[in-house]
This record gives sequence, structure tokens and C-alpha cells, in this order.
Amino acid sequence: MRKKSYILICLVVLLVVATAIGLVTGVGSGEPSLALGGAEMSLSPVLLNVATATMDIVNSGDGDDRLVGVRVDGPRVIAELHDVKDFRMVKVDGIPVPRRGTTTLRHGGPHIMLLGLPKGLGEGAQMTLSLSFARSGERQIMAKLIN
Ligand SMILES: [Cu+2]
Repeated sequence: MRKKSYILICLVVLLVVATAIGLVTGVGSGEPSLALGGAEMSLSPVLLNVATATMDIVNSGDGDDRLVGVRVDGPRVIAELHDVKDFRMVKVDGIPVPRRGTTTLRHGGPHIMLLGLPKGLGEGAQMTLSLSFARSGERQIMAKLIN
């Protein structure tokens, strides 16, 4: 009988300690933690003043996120979220950014499309992209033209 209550008390103490650690460290809180990197733009070989923007979005957090919008600092430049389905580019409302993973915006996959870019944009030209995430809010990154 004594042994049983001792074990029970131990379990309760363990539970309280585990909960306290969880609250302090945020384990299991389900928050995304994003880092953007390697942003590049490349001009379309067929369409005038159109470029594809690519980059890595690393989510090291415990929560899923979603890229839901994009803006560019240039006047009259339109930025859209695109994906490739059945070998065709389509405009999409959002791009998933799952927890503990890397979402790569790339040619032939999900990407950012820039339309109406200034004429004569040369190699090395830079533009600031503002990406909107459903949970992490707005993040900015500088993209460099590589062609
Ligand atoms: Cu596109």
C-alpha cells in the first residue's frame, strides 16, 4: 500500500515537472520559425520583363505555416504566387511551409512570378521582396538578378 502511493506521488511530481518544462521551453507550442535565404531572380527567356524568383524557406519551428502573398518594391511590378501543375504554370492562393522542413521556391515547382519589371534590368540588379505568411507575418528578402 505504501509502495503504491509512493509511485503515484512520483508520477504526479514527474507530470508537474514535465508540464513546467514544456511551458518554459515552449515545446509543443506549435509555432513556426522561418528563415529565408538564397533569393534569386532569373528573367524569362520568352516573356519580356518577366522573371521567376526562387529561394529557400526554412521552417525550423514546430508549427506549419503558409506563404499567402508577395509584394515587390518596384513601381508597377506585379508579384504573384505560382505553382506548376500538369506542366503548366498556375496562379495559386498559397504555398505550404510545413514545420521542420524546407520549402524551395524553384523553376518547375512553386515559385514567385514577377511581371512588369523595369526595362533593361541587368545582371546583379536587386529587388526587395516582401513575403506574407499566414502565421509569421511579413518577411523581407533581397533578391538578385542572376541573368
Ligand atoms: Cu510563374
